[in-house]
Amino acid sequence: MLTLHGVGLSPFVRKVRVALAEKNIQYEHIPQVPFGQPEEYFKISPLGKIPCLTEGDWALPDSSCIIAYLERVHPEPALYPSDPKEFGRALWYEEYCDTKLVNALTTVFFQRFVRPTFFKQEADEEMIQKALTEEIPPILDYLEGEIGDRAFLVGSHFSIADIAATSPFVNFAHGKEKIDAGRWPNVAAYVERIHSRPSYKPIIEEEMSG
Ligand SMILES: N[C@@H](CCC(=O)N[C@@H](CS)C(=O)NCC(=O)O)C(=O)O
Repeated sequence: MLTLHGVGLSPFVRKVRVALAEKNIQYEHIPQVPFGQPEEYFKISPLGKIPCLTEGDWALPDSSCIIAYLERVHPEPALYPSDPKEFGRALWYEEYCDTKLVNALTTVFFQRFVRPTFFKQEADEEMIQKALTEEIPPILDYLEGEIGDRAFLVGSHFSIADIAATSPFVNFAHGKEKIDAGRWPNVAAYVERIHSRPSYKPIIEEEMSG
């Protein structure tokens, strides 16, 4: 049995949970938080980061590595395009969203959700406003042009690109923000559509219910 380590609120853990659900793979879930990790956790995840996947004494950290592994052992439904150019583009979107998009959206999440909930501290609203007005708009402008009116970011199928591009928006919602659909209609409709997939919806509902 596979075991996924990492609290579901992490955009990276959520990526893996959605991939597992899409592929209908059963797993145990240990909600390891990404701070104050016990010493043993560094043995399976040397950077101390979540997620990490284990099976017996075999361990694999990092959402991108884990999903690529899952694709090898459970190829269907495929989460990576077979066309080489589409495959390359899907990896690019995953990289962009795992870095630029996650960093910008989780600023809001960290301030409005993590600080008050876990550290009993107030949110830094100045930092949030900077993210909302300076950091996030150019990213949404880029995604707005990339998705256009297409159903998926790459090709004609749901892929790793769509998982990576939509997971951080759940954190945005935890931070009590949503995409301005007047300014970024394509991104708003796309994210809503992907979040309502049968694999994704129960994961979001579980998080929202606490
Ligand atoms: N590239 C990694 C990033 C994982 C990551 O940064 N996870 C955060 C939580 S969202 C973490 O564990 N941070 C704790 C730390 O950096 O010590 C992945 O895709 O899994």
